[in-house]
Amino acid sequence: MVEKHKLLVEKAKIILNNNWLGKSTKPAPDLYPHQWNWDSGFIAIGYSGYNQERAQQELSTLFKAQWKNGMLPQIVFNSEALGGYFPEPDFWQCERSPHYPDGVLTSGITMPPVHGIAALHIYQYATNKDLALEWLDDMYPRIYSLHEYFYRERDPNNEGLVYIRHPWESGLDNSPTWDIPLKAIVIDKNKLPEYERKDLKKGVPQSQRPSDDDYDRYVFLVDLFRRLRYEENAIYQECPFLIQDPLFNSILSKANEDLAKIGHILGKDTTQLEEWHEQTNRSLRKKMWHEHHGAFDAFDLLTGKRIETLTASGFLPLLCGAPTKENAQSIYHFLESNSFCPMHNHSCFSIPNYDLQGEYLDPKNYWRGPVWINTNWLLMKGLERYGFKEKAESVREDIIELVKRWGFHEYFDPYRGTGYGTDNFSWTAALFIDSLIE
Ligand code: 9WN
Repeated sequence: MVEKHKLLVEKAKIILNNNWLGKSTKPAPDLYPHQWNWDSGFIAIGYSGYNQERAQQELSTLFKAQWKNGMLPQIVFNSEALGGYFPEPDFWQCERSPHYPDGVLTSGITMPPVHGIAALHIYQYATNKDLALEWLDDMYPRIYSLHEYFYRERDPNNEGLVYIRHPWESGLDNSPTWDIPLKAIVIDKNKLPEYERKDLKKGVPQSQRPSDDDYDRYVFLVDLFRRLRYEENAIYQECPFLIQDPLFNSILSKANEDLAKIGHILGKDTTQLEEWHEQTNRSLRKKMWHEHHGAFDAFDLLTGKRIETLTASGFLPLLCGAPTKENAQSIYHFLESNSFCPMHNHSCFSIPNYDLQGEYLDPKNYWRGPVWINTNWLLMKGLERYGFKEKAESVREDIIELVKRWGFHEYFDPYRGTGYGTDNFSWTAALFIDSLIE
C-alpha cells in the first residue's frame, strides 16, 4: 500500500520534516508551535516506519520534560517560538511547583499516556534492534513512573480509574462530554485573570474552535492549579472538574499492557503493570459500561454520576481489551448504526467524534462532530483486537480516503470529508504513513 500512495507518503514525510524542531516535532506549522504530549506519541508511531532514530528522539525529548513526581506535561515549550500560543509559561507559572523539572518550560497538566504503546511500536518496527533495546532500557523507567504517577495521584478510590482535571488533559478539548461539568463551573469574570486567545489569529475560524465560554473555564482551571502550586492533593480537594474518561483510561490500560511486553523483553518484573492493566479493565467494565448505549460512559467524580454523552471515547476500551465479547458486539452494532457512520455508506466517514444524531452535533467544530485520524487509528487497533476485520479495514480506508481527497488536515467533516482546522498537521501525516504499512 505504501507503493500505491507513494506521492502522498512523500508529502507526509515533508510535512513531518517541516514541523521538525531539531529535537522534536510540533503538531502544526503555526497554530501549535511547541511540542505536545500525545501528538509526539502518534508522530513517533509514524516515524517508526521509516526513521527509527527520529521516532526514538521524539519520545526521549518529551520525557526530558517529565516532572519530578512522574507527570508528563501536555506541552513542552519551544523557547524560540514563545509569543505564538496561549497559554504559555508566563501564564502557567509552573515554577511554583516543587516537582517542576530544571532546564525546560512546560505546562502544568498532562495528556492521554500513549507512550508505552508508541515505544513498543517503535521496537517492533526497528531496523536496528540493539539501538532500540538500549533506548527501551532508558525509556522503560520513565514511562513506568508516569503510570505510577497516575495510579498514585489520580485514582482516589484505588479502583484503577484515573481522573483528568482539565478538558485539555483529555485531548478532546471541547467534546460534548464536558458540556455539563463545564457549565457547572460558575465564572466571575471580574476574578478571572486577563488573557488573550491566540488560536483565533491563525486563520482557523471561530466556528471550528472552542467557544469563549469554554476558554474562560480552561483559564479558570489553570488559575486554580497555579494558585495551588500544582499540588495534586489540594487540586483534588478544590477542583470543580474531575472526570474519569474511557478514552484516557483505555489508553493507559493498553499502555500498561504494552509496557509489560517491553518489560518482558528487558527481563523486568512486570507484575504491577499487569495488575494495573487488569484492574483498569475490570473497573471500566464494572463502572463505565452502558448496556443500553452499547458504549462506555465517562464518570463525573464530583456529582457521582455518569455522563451519558455518546462520543468516540466510549468505544476505545476495545483498544485495551476491557469489553467482554458481548460488550464488543454491542459496540460493533452501535458503530454500524447511522449514529457513527456504517461501512459501505458513501454519505459519511468513520468515525465522527460525536453521535451524528446527537443534539449537539456540529460537523465543523473541533471535537463536536468531525472525524479525527488519531481516534480512527486507535479504534482500528481496537477493532482488530476483537476480530472485526472488515470494520477495521473500513476505518483504515477512511483514513486514507480523507487524506487523499482533502489533504493533511487536523480534522474532517463527517459527511463531506472537507478538511478543517489547521493544515499540514503532524499526526495526520504520521498515522497516514502508519496506516499504509501492512
Ligand atoms: C490544547 C495539539 C493539540 C492536541 C489536542 C487538540 C488541540 C490544544 C489547543 O491541539 O489542543 O492542548 O490549543 O486547542 O485538542 O488533542 O493534542 O495538536
